[in-house]
Order: sequence, then structure tokens, then C-alpha cells
Amino acid sequence: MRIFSGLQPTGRKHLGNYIGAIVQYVEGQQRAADAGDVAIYCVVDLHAMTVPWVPGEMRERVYDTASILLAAGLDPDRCIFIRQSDVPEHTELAWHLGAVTAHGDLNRMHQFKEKSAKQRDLVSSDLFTYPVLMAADVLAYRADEVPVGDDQRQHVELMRDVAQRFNERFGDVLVVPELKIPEVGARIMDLQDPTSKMSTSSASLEGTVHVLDDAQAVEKKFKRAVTDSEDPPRIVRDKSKPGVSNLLDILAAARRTTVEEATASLAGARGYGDLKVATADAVNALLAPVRERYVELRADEDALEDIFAAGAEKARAITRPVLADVREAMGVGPRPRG
Ligand code: AQP
Repeated sequence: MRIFSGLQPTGRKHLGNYIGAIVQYVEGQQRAADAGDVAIYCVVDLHAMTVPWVPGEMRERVYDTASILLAAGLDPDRCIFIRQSDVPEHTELAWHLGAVTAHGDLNRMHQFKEKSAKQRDLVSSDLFTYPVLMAADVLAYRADEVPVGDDQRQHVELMRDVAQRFNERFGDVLVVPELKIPEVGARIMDLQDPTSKMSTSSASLEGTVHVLDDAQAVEKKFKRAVTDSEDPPRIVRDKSKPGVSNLLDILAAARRTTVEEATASLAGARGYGDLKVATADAVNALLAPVRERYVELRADEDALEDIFAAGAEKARAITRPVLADVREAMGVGPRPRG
């Protein structure tokens, strides 16, 4: 059971990233180790170059994101923790996979449509081929499982198609990975607009809870969360109640219970105010230790570089032989000798 997933160093990480992805990463590193294998987690700096970025800030954002992941519980002795650009096999494999990726499939990607519409100066070809690099990230390790939030479903389906097409054309070289989406909190919604997902590029700062927000900011954002005007108020998860449903999902995910248990715990609530307070408290309990550890980890950039260097070495021990198999299967590079 080998696991791979990556997180972008863009902007500040939010509660959606935390519940949808990071919580699964921490759980996965133990599950992979128990199965005698390994989980690989990656800060995907090359993916961050698909939309405008500030070169002088890139490294800082990588350190920020790495510190959040380590503070959340990733242990570089139990998993492989890397920066994407330190492992050149990712980009080489992306080129080879491009040979079996249909232009028409990339054109159908929701993320490309949404992100390209927001670009003012240039829609880069890197933005278009983003899913091919994402496929290479995972396939370079022959990973079995990809833990992500629901918004990445389409990209993981594409990577499965690409792996299958590669194997049909060149032989059984790559592993076709499975998508892994959390049972609760696969799509955390914006607190101000609960019909849109909480997102890094969202215009609504008030509706986005950041992992590093202080406790008061978190309380304030939940207090102002949009619910509905049903009278009397009903605290239930229901399609017609996106705001309340989102709060129940967050409450359940933060407490690590089911939505049913979270709902039952509010049976005596006087109104949505109680739901908001309970959710803010649960989120603060979840994030407070992360915020504390973050400060210490973020202060030592040399230590972070050392962790990345050790991670890249372990990663390349896996990716080099995979790339050798890929090149051989495709007839690329020198004739093998001996
Ligand atoms: N709202 C969400 N609910 C649950 N999971 C989510 N993820 C993102 N938003 C939610 C998951 O978090 C991981 C982050 O991937 P990323 O590093 O590519 O994230 P990003 O692009 O910085 O974050 P956003 O918010 O998804 O940015 P936008 O919307 O601007 O592109 C992934 O596993 C993702 O599924």
C-alpha cells in the first residue's frame, strides 16, 4: 500500500486543505508503514508556477507549507517528505506521459477552465498540462493510493486513464492508482458562500478559515458564517441547507466523528449560534497545537532544507528505477548493457 499526494505552496493553507488532504496524509503515513510500505508527501512547487508567482517568495511559501505539514504530524522518519523540484524524475516522466495523454482530455479539465478564465496576461501551457505533471508525481512512485479532496477527482481519474493507456501501449510498467477521498469533509465550503468550495483563490477572506488564523479570528469567521432563515432553525444536514450542512461537516471532521453524532450532540441547541460556537471550538481544538508547533518549525529553514535533502534521496531511490523501466519500455535513451 504505497501512498502519494502533494500540496501547493501557494497562499495560505485553509481548513479545506487541512480536512480534505492533510488529515488524510497523517493517517496514511501510519497505514502505509503498517502495510510495510511508505507514504510520499510532496510540496509541489512546480505546480505553483502554473499561475503567476513571485520568484523571491516561492521558497518562503514552500517553507510555510512544509512547516504546516510537519506541524500537523508528518514525520520525515516515517514517510518520505519532499519538494517536487528536488526530484527531476517527476518532470521527465511528465514528458513521457504527454505522449499518451489526449489534448481533448486536458481540454475537459474543470480546473483548467476555471483557472485559465482568471488569467489576465498569459494562460501558460504549464497550466494546461498541470494534470500530466500531477499524474507523473504519482506514477513515478508506482503509488497505489492518492488521498485528495473531492475537487481533485477529475485529475485522479485522468491519471488512471493515462497509466492504463501507457501500459496498453508499452507493457505493464505503471501502477494504476486509486482515488482516496475522506468520508467527512471531502468538500469544505466557503463560510460566506456555502455553495462554493473553500479555496485559496477565493475572493472571500471572511469565508476562508486559514490553518494559521488565531483563535479569535476563527471564532469571528464562524460567528459570521452564512446559515439560513428557517424558523424554527433546524440543525440537520440537508441539500436545501448548504450553510448548516457545511458547519455540521466541519464539526464532525474536526471532532473525528460522524455527521450523525455531530448532529445528535446539538439536539438541545437553541439555534444556529450554538452550532457556530461548537464548530469554532472544535476547529480551534484541532488547529491550536498545529499553530504552536508551526512557529518553532518555521524558524529553522536549514533544518527544513535538510529534511528535503534526505527526502529527495529516499524518493530518488524509488523514482530512478521506475524511470529506467519507462525509458526502456518506450525505447528512449542508450541501449542497456551487461
Ligand atoms: N474546500 C476543500 N475541501 C476539501 N478539500 C479541499 N482541497 C482543496 N480545497 C478543499 C484539497 O486540498 C488539497 C490542496 O491542494 P492544492 O495544494 O493544490 O491546493 P490549492 O490549489 O492551494 O487549494 P485550493 O483551495 O484547491 O485552491 P484553488 O481553489 O485556488 O485551486 C487537494 O487535495 C484538494 O483536493
